[in-house]
Amino acid sequence: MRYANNPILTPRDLAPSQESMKIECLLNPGVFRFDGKTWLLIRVAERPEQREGEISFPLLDDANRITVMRVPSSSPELDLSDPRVISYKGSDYLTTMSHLRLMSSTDGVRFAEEPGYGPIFGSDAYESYGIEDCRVTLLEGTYYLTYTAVSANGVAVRMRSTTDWKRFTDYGLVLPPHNKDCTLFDERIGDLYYMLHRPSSPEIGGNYIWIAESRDLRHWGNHRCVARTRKGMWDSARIGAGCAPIRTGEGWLMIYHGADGDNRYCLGAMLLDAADPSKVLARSDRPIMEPAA
Ligand code: MAN
Repeated sequence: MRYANNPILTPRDLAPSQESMKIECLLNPGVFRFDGKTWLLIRVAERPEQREGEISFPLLDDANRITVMRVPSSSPELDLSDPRVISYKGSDYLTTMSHLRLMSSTDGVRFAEEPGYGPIFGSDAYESYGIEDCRVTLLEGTYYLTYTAVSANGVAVRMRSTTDWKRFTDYGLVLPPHNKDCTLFDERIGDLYYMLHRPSSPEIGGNYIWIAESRDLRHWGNHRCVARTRKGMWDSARIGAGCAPIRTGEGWLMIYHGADGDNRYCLGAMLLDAADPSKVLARSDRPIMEPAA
């Protein structure tokens, strides 16, 4: 049953990170419990107010300051066929730059920013096009943030950890480009930590969900493909893991997103083997949630 008062948050509910920016959309939050409340770690996508005759978009410069690129919209070297990406003179940029914002709630429906919990921004050259789509896993008393770090170097997975949501430890890029949709399991299996991730292969292969293991959360190996897209179905073009897999009596319940060739995104579910989560025991044929409004 859909909540009748959706959407629960829109760009109007937050102030832009600085006066020169406008929030275009709120996307793909991480969700977690902390301090007795439910929290969203929201991806906030911003760009400057657009002016007639030019396309402008933000980037971080070498000193991590927001700078704005401006391109005449009549330029023959400009390709805007994907609303998310700007292709200009053979290089790709993003139309918006994202940062992460924390909001908390006592009822899981009404969310507000709390003083003292600041926004999280890109921090260096590997995040100069922004940071996106953070998953949050509470593992052995520490919160791990796995998110997409975007720059001219590509789209990669970076990790930070925290216990108080004020001070963070940076693990750097745990997976190189092209990779996103990374989520950690919230407990060890045997001696090992596990993550799901989504590398993309432009030629042979595709956008599939993979699993990797680690002894120290920094070095990840034994990569195996867990699940692929399905031709002719709602998850035919792209799939990727959502929140941390949920342990049940039957195995790990994994909620994932799938998109088809028209970029129509739905949610589905898989059940992974409790002892060997690279094995899929079951997978939903139909979406468990789909766009309806
Ligand atoms: C895709 C979309 C965008 C995102 C870029 C880079 O185009 O998911 O929202 O900004 O990838 O990660």
